[in-house]
Amino acid sequence: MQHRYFDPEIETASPEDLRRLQDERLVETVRRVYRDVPYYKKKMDEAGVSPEDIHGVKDLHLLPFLSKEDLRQQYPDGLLARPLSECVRIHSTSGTTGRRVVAYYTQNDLDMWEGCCARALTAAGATPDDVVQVCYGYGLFTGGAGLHGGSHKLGSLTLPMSSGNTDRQIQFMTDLGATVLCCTPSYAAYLAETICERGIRDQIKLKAGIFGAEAWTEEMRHDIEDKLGIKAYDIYGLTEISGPGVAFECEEQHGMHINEDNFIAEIIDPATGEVLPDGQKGELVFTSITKEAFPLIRYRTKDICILSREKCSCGRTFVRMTKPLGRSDDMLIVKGVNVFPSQIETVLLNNGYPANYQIIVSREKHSDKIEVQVEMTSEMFSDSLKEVTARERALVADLKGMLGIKCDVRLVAPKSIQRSEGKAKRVIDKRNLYEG
Ligand code: DLL
Repeated sequence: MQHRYFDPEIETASPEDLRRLQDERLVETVRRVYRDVPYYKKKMDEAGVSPEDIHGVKDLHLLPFLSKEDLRQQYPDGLLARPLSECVRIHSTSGTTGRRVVAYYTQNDLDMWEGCCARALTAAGATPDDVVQVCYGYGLFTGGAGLHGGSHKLGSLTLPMSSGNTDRQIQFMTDLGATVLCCTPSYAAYLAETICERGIRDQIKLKAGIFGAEAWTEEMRHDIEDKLGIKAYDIYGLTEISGPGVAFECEEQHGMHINEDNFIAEIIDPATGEVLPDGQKGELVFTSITKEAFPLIRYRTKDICILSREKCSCGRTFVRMTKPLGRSDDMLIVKGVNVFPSQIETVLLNNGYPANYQIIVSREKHSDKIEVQVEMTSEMFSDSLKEVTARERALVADLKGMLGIKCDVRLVAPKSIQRSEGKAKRVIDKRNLYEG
């Protein structure tokens, strides 16, 4: 098998060769960030580690971790390792409290990232003969741009649909003979259901789907595969590290290969920071070793998973990660948007509500729904119906402004939400998306 985006020299390299490549790239990256990014210099100085101490991956554990909080503190460009004039693009994470995280890309960074997405498409069987329908969102979100760029690089015909407008999606899918579908798994399930309901499955030519950006179960995979008659592949990534394509599934559909020529993965105990051996469950940490504008050293993803170096029948030697099995923080992904309960709390408090609330997330007909139940204060409880309605409307609008998605609000009587004796259980996620 030899494709433009399946390079056996890299993707099936021996562990020793791969390690040598990572060693070289890591040493270069660490020297560069120490020299060019004052924040990295400060962090490394504080940790008592100098670039000379880092000879390769074996020394990675000496370097301090980087967290989302560091990125927020350095907003917008405190971690830039190249002059702004060399940057050609930004992307940004969705719905983070106050300051978003902004990731910068040089042209080489875009080429690397799109190359990773082209590998993912290739692993899913795509070639220049394919028609790739991209219905991840375009814009600040990385989903649309990443798969779009990957499809271009591969030379497939790219349909830049962006998300939503299901009738138009289905019309283009049938009229233009789309063969590869790229979107979130929940949108894929919705499209599949709609296509079946309309009895038009024989009019579609899809053979594969590349679905990620949120958790999904094996049951959901089988359901989508059966309804659309395709193979459904998982894809993982995060804005900070580049976007989709940090890891991707091959035909084995058993874990996602991490693009180890660009990213070094570690698993740590989220409580102690101790590095855990392959096969153990913990928090995934990434170090980028080829990024120019926005290199990240030991970035804590908060995604809980397991790494495996077991031989894969596809021939790739890149380490495989399980699907994320949970998060080590309380971030929720609702309708593809990252939501932190603290954002909701901020809006409630700003609107004069008490901090007695509960967030209920559910999925109906493949679409996520989020409801915020909040107690009224005793003063509010005696307000007129008109006042209550106006107050509720203002709250819905503020929540939408903060999160970027619509939340239902239910005002409940004072003291009606159960008090907890320990840690308050603020979130009830009825979707049960994580397995294992
Ligand atoms: O979701 C990038 C992406 C776009 C990945 C399209 C795949 C496809 P963020 O918005 O920064 O970036 O969100 C990153 O989403 O830390 C995980 O918690 C979650 N996530 C991403 N892919 C998967 C997946 C994009 N395949 C956060 N399964 C990550 C489960 C996923 N969770």
